[in-house]
Amino acid sequence: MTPILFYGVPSGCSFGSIVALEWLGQPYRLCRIDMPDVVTSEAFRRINPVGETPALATESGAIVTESMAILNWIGARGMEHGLGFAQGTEAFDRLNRMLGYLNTTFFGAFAPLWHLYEHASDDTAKAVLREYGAVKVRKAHEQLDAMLGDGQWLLGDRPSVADAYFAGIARWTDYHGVVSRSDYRNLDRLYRKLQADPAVRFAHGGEAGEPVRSAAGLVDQIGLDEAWLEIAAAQRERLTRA
Ligand SMILES: N[C@@H](CCC(=O)N[C@@H](CS)C(=O)NCC(=O)O)C(=O)O
Repeated sequence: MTPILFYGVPSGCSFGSIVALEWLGQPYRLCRIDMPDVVTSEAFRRINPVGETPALATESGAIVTESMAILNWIGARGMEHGLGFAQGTEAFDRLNRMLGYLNTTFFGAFAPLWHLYEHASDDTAKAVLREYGAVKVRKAHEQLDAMLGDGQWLLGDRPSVADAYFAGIARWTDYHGVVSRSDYRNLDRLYRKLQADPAVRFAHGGEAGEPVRSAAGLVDQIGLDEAWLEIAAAQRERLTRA
């Protein structure tokens, strides 16, 4: 089967996996998952019992979840474009370190602000969460800005899956407004460059439900039920062959 990426809207971190798939340029499909309703439904939990996006169904019907695993899956197929690197090399270690940082410290810095947005009700809780989130987001921006330095991309002179992932989570800075990206010169430069990239423009348009043309590999959109039937059939076929 043609791989399917299940991506969450609005503003999901799956955005980075869409950008990376576009850069990879191999056939894939997209399945749009509304958050929080559909992502937590029984229907989606058949794909990912954790109830989170992104999730990827591969050619064999195997399911890969967690952004790090999905981005590494894409990186392994895009080594000739510099999207990923062979495990055991220094370049792989640098990529893995950057993905780890983005997936924990940078992503996690926004957690208090998302909690505030989704759950907090009284004013004291809101103020505490906002202050805590602001401290964490500011610190993560300072750190990542220093790590990037004068570099063109997070890992040097070519875009990798780490830049794709950054494009998806860095936009949360504008959404929550606790820091201004323009105060972080290096991050601002990278973010602006990414916004001009056709793959990033494609991912924005797709999220907004606008009719955008894939710059590279997108074949089709598919519904959740139809996707599940295909995955189940591919998994049955795999079992029969084994
Ligand atoms: N550790 C997971 C976290 C994924 C995650 O938190 N996904 C969010 C969107 S960014 C989600 O699906 N949330 C479910 C919800 O909002 O109910 C990963 O890195 O892929």
